[in-house]
Amino acid sequence: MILHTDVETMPREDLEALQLRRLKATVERCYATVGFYRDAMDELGFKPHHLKSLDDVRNLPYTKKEHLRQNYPFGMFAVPTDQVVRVHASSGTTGKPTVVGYTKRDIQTWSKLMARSLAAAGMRPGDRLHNAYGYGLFTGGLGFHYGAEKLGAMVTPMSGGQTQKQIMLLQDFEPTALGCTPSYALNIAEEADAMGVDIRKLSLKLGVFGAEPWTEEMRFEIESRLGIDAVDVYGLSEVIGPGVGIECVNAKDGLHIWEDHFLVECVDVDTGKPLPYGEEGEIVFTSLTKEAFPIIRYRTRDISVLNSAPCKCGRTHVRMARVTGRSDDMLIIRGVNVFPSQVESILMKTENLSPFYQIEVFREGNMDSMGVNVEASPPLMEQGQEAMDRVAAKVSKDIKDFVGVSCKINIKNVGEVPRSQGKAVRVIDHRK
Ligand code: DLL
Repeated sequence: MILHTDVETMPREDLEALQLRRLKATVERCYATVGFYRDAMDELGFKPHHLKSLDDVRNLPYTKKEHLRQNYPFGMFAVPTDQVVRVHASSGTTGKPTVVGYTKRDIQTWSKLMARSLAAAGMRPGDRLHNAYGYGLFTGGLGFHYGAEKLGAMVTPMSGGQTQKQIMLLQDFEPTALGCTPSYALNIAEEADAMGVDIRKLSLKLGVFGAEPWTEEMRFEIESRLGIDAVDVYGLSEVIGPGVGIECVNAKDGLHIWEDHFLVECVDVDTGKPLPYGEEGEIVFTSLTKEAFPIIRYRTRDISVLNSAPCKCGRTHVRMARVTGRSDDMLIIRGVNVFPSQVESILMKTENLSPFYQIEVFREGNMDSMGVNVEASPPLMEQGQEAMDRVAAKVSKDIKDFVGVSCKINIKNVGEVPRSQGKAVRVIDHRK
């Protein structure tokens, strides 16, 4: 039975020595083979031999999404394209996507990391994964697929959508684990209810959910509706895909970042200045083992906190708290910073609301305003308009008290808020 590999519990000193060796090799290779990195390092007067300690990473240039766009499609590859066996592309909302590539060895590394992640989440060889992450340019489907196979699990490559069919297969194939976005997990649970299927009584024991922000309150909701353990999995295409980090099922308290493959930093969003452990900022990654698409100090725009305290599972790799949101998803409403996850937390704590919601932002004259559409639970709908108004007033007050912004709460009927099949759209910004 795989519990964890030696590297997961390696003493920090040895882990850091390994990181430094790998960082040096990565920086040398990037300088020698990727024009963008050579120019960026030359501009800062940095040469690969200047790298003596892990702290020297701070003297390296940042890589941002716009740099990847400027080098579309294959300009950041560090190997000739005939050595690239796979490409993925990240979901840009506008314009060209950013493209990432993998050599054969990169695919093996990624599969190993995903297998390790699934094991940390509690999966074992012989388990069955119902994989409802999207297959395609998105890294979720294939990332989970290869990792689960590597672990020795049986995979159903279901992808997203066709929710009724998903429920039929959840009954017939008796999977023990479910992989999808947390918002889609709730969509599946709701559809099962509508079909008269008690999803809690099925074979599922574990859900591995990620690719979008979700709150602790949402975890409780999912765990109780599906009758499973729900763990958070994190990753991004530019760094490798899912499997950059995962929560262990033992603690469910922060995502272990696989530091033998990724160097992680937390920096001030505005100034880019490195922050100590425990302070909230933007997460930055440097890949340590990737061949086709190595990346140096990638600014993820994901906001979180790093925690170096030992974990009860025994793993020594640093933990990253749940991602609060992306810096570019942060709304500024009349001077107040608002993350959709703060609103989610309050909605989930309120009785009689269903977990389906969407935030709308408007501009009236020079004033921004925010509205929240959230569905009533069926019992609340039965209680009638007055009861719904009372709940709306309470949520509005809680958001004012805890987040600091006034907003209008629209309690909707069941089915009126759009359901997600992948990454949920939480904000509609009419100002844009
Ligand atoms: O979402 C990779 C992935 C697939 C992760 C399946 C987990 C599960 P991208 O499409 O490139 O890759 O989007 C990456 O999604 O920068 C975060 O903003 C967000 N994200 C990913 N995982 C989480 C998570 C995949 N657990 C972007 N919590 C990242 C919050 C997440 N946000």
